[in-house]
Amino acid sequence: MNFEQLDQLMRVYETTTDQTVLPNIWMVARIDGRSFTRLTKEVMNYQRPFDQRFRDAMLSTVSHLLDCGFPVLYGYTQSDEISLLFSYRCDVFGRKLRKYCSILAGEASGHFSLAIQQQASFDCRICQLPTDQLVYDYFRWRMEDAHRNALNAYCYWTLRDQALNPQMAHDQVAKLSVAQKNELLFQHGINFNDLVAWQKRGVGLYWRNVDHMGFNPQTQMPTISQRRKIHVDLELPQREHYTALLRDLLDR
Ligand SMILES: Nc1nc2c(ncn2[C@@H]2O[C@H](COP(=O)(O)OP(=O)(O)O)[C@@H](O)[C@H]2O)c(=O)[nH]1
Ligand SMILES: [Mg+2]
Repeated sequence: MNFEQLDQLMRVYETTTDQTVLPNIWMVARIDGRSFTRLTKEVMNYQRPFDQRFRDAMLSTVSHLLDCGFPVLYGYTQSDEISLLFSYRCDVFGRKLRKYCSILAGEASGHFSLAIQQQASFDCRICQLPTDQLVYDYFRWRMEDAHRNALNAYCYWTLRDQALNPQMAHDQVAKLSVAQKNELLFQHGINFNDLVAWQKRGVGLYWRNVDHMGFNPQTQMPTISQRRKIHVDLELPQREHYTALLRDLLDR
């Protein structure tokens, strides 16, 4: 068998399982830190339940992903995960699923590792959402997950600070209703409602046009042009206001 024959034979095995996403379907990537429980607790010794250095490394990673060759309309991050909504007509890499998953996981892992100066990796999956409503529901789902995680994490660490071991603290939190969790925190001086928004709702990043002041040396006059800049929204709106923000970002 010569090289051309071998090449033809092996290409079949490489490409037959390479799925592509159909057109007219929204694609959302979710990129999640691998073993970040260990990374945040044992390796980096981050403040719990929230550490601003960790948040900033995640924000820097989302910014990088918004600008690494894919048309991304919206980036969202909470905890160790990132969601990216792609332009409706995105056809980068012929919509080949494994290109998206491997490149985005690689870009996120590389960028985040450099940001924290420690080896870290992410996985990536693509959600295929047929309607605009499902896009709104997806992001509402992740925001509500952020809210629940924040409440549970504050309760867990409050109990751990009361000398409960990890298993006991976990079991205790699992038994409490939402009202009881709020009450527990209140008794320890934390008003959950007053916590900063980014901890409870996550952070959104999207492109905005801003005026750029320049100077034309030929006319010796100042100039104003429009530039695209990433806006970091640390106080995302909730419920229908969040849907309205997302609706403005969709490009269909
Ligand atoms: N200390 C600390 N941990 C965080 C922070 N943000 C996320 N984490 C942790 O990151 C982990 C993310 O959860 P998950 O993806 O389910 O865990 P994994 O499978 O170990 O990556 C949880 O253990 C969180 O407590 C933070 O700001 N500070
Ligand atoms: Mg994780």
